[in-house]
Amino acid sequence: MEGAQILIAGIGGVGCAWAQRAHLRAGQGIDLVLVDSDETSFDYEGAHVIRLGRDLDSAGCAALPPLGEQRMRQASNVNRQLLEDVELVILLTGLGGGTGTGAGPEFARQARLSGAIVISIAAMPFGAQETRSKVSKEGLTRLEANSDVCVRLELDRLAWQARERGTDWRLGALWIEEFVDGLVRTLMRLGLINLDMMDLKTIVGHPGGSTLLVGQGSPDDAVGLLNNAMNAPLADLSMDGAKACLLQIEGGPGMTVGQVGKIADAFTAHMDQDAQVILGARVSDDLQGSIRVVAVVSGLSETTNSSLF
Ligand SMILES: Nc1nc2c(ncn2[C@@H]2O[C@H](COP(=O)(O)OP(=O)(O)OP(=O)(O)O)[C@@H](O)[C@H]2O)c(=O)[nH]1
Ligand SMILES: [Mg+2]
Repeated sequence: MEGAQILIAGIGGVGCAWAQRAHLRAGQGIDLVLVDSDETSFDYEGAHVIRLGRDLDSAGCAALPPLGEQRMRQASNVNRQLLEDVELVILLTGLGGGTGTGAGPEFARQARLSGAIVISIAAMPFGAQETRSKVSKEGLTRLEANSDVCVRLELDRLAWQARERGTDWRLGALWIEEFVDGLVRTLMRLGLINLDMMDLKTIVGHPGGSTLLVGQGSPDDAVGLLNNAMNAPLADLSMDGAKACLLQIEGGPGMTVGQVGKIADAFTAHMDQDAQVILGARVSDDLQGSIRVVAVVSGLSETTNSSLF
């Protein structure tokens, strides 16, 4: 569907940093809102900004989620306007502090109330941060309850990966930008086979667990592409027995229907026999000799771990 209203939301320090990167990549025509109690998160031109608790003159929510939640509730009038025509919210946050953990689930709740689909990507604290880990688990439960799809990333794995690559973990993984970009492309622009917001609604409406996958690779190596999507950093991820999947396949001008078919087969091979699969394909000039797949998978049994890093 062209002109779908998509909002990228960054909540808390880590969430805002990631949302800015995702927005830089996904770009034009997408709205960005940065929500934090800390002024330093807002250095991005053109973003909507919701500063929580200006009156209290505090730098953060001091790792107090109830404070974050309360401040988010107080902003509900502003949010209502912001969310009015929004069909999809991609929410990025880091759990364990006060703002993301408290305000994140509350923002998701308000977004769903106003009719949007909410896809959340939440970073879980480092294992050594015991108190934060405890706080984050409560936040995760509430975020999951208020999101259509909620995936979590482990900061430990993210930091390990970043160290290997000599990058800063605070900037998030390339994966995050690619996923947001892929989803936005899927829903905003016309493809070979067009997907729209109704398709996404259909998929995320299936009961059970859900998750997201992004993979990139050679057009002729469907299995390699699947492995790339399921790759090491995406530990414990399984699509086995999934009841529904929205698959967006994007490739360069030479992409053939045969290649698309093989990739779709590889990605859906282990799903439920009667799984509902919605397929979209799109040719993109900037993808030469390479194919990118974005999958939203749902109807997973609840025991499936949907941790991505
Ligand atoms: N070790 C380490 N962990 C960090 C750092 N910054 C963020 N984190 C982790 O990321 C999680 C989320 O952090 P933030 O996004 O800064 O938290 P926030 O939502 O802004 O919360 P408040 O600042 O308490 O209002 C934390 O719980 C930590 O686990 C850092 O500088 N060092
Ligand atoms: Mg903060």
